[in-house]
Amino acid sequence: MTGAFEPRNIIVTGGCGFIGSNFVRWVAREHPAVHVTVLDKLTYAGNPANIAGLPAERVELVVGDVCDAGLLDRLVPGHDAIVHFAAESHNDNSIADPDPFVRTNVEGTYRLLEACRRYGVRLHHVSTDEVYGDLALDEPRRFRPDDPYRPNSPYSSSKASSDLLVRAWVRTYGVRATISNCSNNYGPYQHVEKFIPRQVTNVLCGRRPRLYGTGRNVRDWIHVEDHSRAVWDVLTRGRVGETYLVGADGERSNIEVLREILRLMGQPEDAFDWVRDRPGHDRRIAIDPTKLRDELGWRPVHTDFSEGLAQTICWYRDHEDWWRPAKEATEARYDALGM
Ligand code: NAD
Ligand code: TDX
Repeated sequence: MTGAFEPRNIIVTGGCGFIGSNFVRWVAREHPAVHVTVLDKLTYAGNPANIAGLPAERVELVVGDVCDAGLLDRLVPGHDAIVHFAAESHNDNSIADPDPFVRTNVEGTYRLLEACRRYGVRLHHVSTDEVYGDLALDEPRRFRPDDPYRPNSPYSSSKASSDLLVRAWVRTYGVRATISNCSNNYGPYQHVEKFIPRQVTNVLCGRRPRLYGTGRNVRDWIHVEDHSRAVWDVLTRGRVGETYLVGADGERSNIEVLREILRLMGQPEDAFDWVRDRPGHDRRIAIDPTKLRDELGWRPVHTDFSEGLAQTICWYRDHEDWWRPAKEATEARYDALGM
């Protein structure tokens, strides 16, 4: 049995986005001996305020693109691991314009793999459960790591492509890499384009929430902090070349989640609008996290979804300055799509 990998000096790509910034704050709190260099392009989804206030001697921000090979040549040597969150992450955007998804998610991962190969740096690649496609609503099984890849959207197919590049670079070049595929995250600092923050901020703005299609699609919700701990566990104790699925037994239909938001916010349960469905909309996504639990002993801490949702609603109530600047443009994009 080999000992745990103990990184001291890591690069976190996409560390100014939702999950990346939660991970950076979590590492700064739980592992104070680790130095973090955040590499982030600061797209519409990246906000330096998400990591503001962390000790400057331990967390540094480099603004740049993961596709920039010259920048990676300067930045990567001397680090012992890269945790790769940077991506275009929103399905609806990928349907409207797939271009940046192929570039950042596929080419960006390729450039990072090449840098890891050149400088002998370990990589943890953060991916999604959507690479496995979807399940029928009445199908009892959940996704397992060895299931076939069947992505359905431009976003999930670009993430699937990036996972396959990682796999090949491990096998062919001996790059030390791991992959985790996680289900739907919720919690603070999530962009208002995503389901839960969109509905919560709609209610706060006096707009009606919007439900796609039948509302029966199922997602498997996990608190972002539980995801952060899973990423750390896989980075430090996961086996090179392996894939770990991350999920917290949190399956709920979209209409159930929306009704819970409305209840917690004191609104009538029918105070929302039905809108047209997302093209290619994945029906049910569900994760079997047995491998992560059995091999690495990971367990979710945030097991009460209603409580986590209530805390998340409070966070958006208390941080209007954070979400307000993005809200109008986001809703204008949705209005143009009729969604
Ligand atoms: P996000 O959209 O909130 O953040 C993405 C971050 O990446 C932003 O800070 C953005 O500025 C940065 N970025 C984008 N393109 C870049 C580039 N070319 N170079 C450098 N930085 C760039 O995304 P998120 O929801 O935090 O997701 C993070 C990762 O987790 C993604 O890889 C996503 O596929 C994966 N994931 C997300 C979820 C979820 O529920 N949100 C679930 C499973 C997996
Ligand atoms: O207004 C809405 N109404 C609605 O019914 C929005 C924004 C979404 N939805 C539905 C679509 C999905 O079934 O809610 C569900 C969740 O939607 P999103 O928040 O857009 O997430 P999803 O498409 O499931 O993808 C998420 O989980 C997997 C993340 O955005 C991805 O980055 C991650 O990989």
